[in-house]
Amino acid sequence: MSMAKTMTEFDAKAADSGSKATERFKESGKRSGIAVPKERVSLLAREVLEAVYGTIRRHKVTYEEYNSLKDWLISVGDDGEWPLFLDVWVEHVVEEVATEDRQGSKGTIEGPYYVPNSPEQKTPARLPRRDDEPGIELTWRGQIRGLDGNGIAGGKVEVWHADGAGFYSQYAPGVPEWNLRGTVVADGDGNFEIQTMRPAPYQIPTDGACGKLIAAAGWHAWRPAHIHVKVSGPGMQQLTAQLYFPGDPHNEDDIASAVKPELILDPRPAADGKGEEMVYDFVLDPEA
Ligand code: MBD
Ligand code: FE
Repeated sequence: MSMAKTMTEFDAKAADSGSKATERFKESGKRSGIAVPKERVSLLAREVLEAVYGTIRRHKVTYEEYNSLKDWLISVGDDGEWPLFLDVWVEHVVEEVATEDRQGSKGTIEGPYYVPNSPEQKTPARLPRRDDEPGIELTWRGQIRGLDGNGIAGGKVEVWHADGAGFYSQYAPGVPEWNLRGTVVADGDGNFEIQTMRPAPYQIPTDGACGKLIAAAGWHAWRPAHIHVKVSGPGMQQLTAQLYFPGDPHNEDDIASAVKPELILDPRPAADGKGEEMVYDFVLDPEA
């Protein structure tokens, strides 16, 4: 690759993360899912195409622009960035529609970097970290409840987030396998305590096709610092969410449009003087 010599270490890692998500998706069960009925495919494909025709007509799209699009779409696949592209620019609306009937806690998108089956720990838990893990110590206490307000025995919080430099384990090379990932099992009342390190704001890979689009459009590549979770309990609908930190400038202009006011944390200096602590609870809807 001719670009290799000019890549910074950050860019090299970033490019890797984007395409790893494609490998992961191919291995995941999601790919062998139920076929979408012919009527739905026809309806949805036609409407998307009609929207494209509308844009072409309204803005008199040229052959030059059409060929740029063709070239770019080819590069999205070549760079393995379809999961990244879809999760950044499309998933938030799918999530909105999928969860519109929920009465419990708000969720948001999963994004491209979830890994199932992270090692389980009983509460109180400390997520795996390196000895010199950079950043601020974070202690998070919370409860998993049902709509009736009762704590859910057997509740679990799967947590994953980037490190202080914005890298995810299993996507960026050189980070230990389960770093800053884990499944925390709550106590009999649904209470949990999780110790981790505050993540950094995150820039999506800038050296692949998604980065090319961002640069060509004059956008920015930032997501606010965030902690991903999947919260579950017996008989409950799983909740996928991300939690954000107050005052992060990118809470207002997240490239992935995945911030909601209900998802912003309230960390305070920890009572024991070690970093920060916060409370954040979850309310799960019953299974349909
Ligand atoms: C992320 O970490 C993320 O959460 C999303 C949605 C997209 C790209 C990187
Ligand atoms: Fe993320």
